[in-house]
Amino acid sequence: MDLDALTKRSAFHAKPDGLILQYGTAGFRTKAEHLDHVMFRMGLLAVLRSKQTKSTIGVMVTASHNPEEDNGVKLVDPLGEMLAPSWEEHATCLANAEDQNLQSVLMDISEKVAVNLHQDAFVVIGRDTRPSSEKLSQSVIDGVTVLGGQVHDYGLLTTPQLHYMVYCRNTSGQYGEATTEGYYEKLSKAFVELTGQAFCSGDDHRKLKVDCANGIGALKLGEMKPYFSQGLSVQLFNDGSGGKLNYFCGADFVKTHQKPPQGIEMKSNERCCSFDGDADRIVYYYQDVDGHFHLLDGDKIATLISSFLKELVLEIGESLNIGVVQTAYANGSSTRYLEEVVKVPVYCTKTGVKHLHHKAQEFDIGVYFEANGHGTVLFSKAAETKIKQLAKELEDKKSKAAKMLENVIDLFNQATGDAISDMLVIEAVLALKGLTIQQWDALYTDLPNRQLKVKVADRQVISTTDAERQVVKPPGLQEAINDLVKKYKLSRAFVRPSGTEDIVRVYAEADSQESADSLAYEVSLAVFQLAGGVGERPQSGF
Ligand code: NG1
Ligand code: ZN
Repeated sequence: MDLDALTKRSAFHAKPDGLILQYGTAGFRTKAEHLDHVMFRMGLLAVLRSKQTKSTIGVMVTASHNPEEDNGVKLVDPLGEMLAPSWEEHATCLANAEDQNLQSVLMDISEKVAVNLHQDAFVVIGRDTRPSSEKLSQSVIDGVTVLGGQVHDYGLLTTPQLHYMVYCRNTSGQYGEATTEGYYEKLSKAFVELTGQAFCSGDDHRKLKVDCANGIGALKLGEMKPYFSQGLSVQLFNDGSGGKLNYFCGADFVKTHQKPPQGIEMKSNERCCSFDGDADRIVYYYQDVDGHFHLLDGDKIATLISSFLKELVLEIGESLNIGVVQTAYANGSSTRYLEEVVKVPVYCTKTGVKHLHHKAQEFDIGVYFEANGHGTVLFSKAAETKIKQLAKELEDKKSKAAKMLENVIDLFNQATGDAISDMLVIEAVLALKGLTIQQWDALYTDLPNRQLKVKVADRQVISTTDAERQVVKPPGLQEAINDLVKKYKLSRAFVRPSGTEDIVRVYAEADSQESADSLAYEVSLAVFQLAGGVGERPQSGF
């Protein structure tokens, strides 16, 4: 390690005084202008991680669904997974080290994790379409090269595409080719094969309108379209040519406001979906003939997909266990439907896909989705082997089902939620089952719900237990929530400090929208009063 070079280069990426950041559920995330030193240092850290794991490591520059002015960075581990939790701490230490201590902190980490400094390092980089992303990714490259690591800069990629590249490179191309073409070909082939069996009544069935949040999804789905045009015709909106990223559009806007994005022409009963800014989340929706908006969120997606998988598993007659993983934000009706109608076990974890992912790994087939539309399906190695073996057998009902499962395995991008994968699987399931979006929506009715944010002086004064469904601190808050919940029918409410924003999130559901709104408002007031609210008091009325 050339420490002189490091000191010289780091002077170009000085840390602003007093800035403390934390590697949270989605890496580092804040205003883009505060992130240059963090990017440089994550380049350094990626080199250490690559040396330690003797594998290619990914660095993605994005702030996902957050405003265009924000940015962020996260590391991708060798199998396309999120960075190991013990390394999140190293990332936080390194990002917050004062400039004059940078060397010693870096050496400390190398010693702690027993890195062989002579080992080669290889880092791949991707970025979203934010105006700040290009320069910030250059700072990552600067960090990697100063420590002698090799870099491949993929430039513009969706977050899931970068995960795919990392996984391909660390499995010597067995999983797929580590290029965007490789990604398009792999997913499209599986999709076209899967839908090949579907009876399609008319062209309308194959049409889907996609709101791309004015983000990277537009570019990449645009490139991919010709690969699967046999099976599906997508029309892109909010493609970045006019509007601003995530502004009145995208999956997060649609989910939190429960209304259509701007910039999309919706005719009644047309199937539409929205990606978020880095294309790892997706939600579906339509407007009925009376002009009512219907949202089909991550919970509805998990339901559709797990019912389909359960049928295929029954068909192949193997005892593969399926589990569904949700968070406290999952609509109560979805949990009930999954348990009582689909008859699959449902588990609840803390918010953040790394928690869901971890739990989903316990099953042969683990389906996990956050209500906001971030999720995927994991197949255990044993399940995959069994399925692939059955798929090779003579043509019969069993092997046909196994082949379909094999296509599903190929479609779900390894290790992370991917809006494009999810979209293709959903479209295939709808086509195969001959379901319209209205029929899918009618599987169960969501309990009316409301999500609010409360500003407090220090959100860490709130701590929770039971997968974030109960507050332990500050004293009295859980009792206050319990009393409020009792006032409404079919009601539930919880609060938790956000891992990505400086706020406390409030969630409430109840038998009517009015009740859900009123409960959410009352719980917000309780948080404001008991957990040190700042600024304006929460307001009622939406
Ligand atoms: P926080 O800010 O911790 O609630 C949000 C989402 C998570 C996850 C992360 C990462 C909700 C309620 N929360 O986390 O599900 O997606 O961002 O981007 O949607
Ligand atoms: Zn995202």
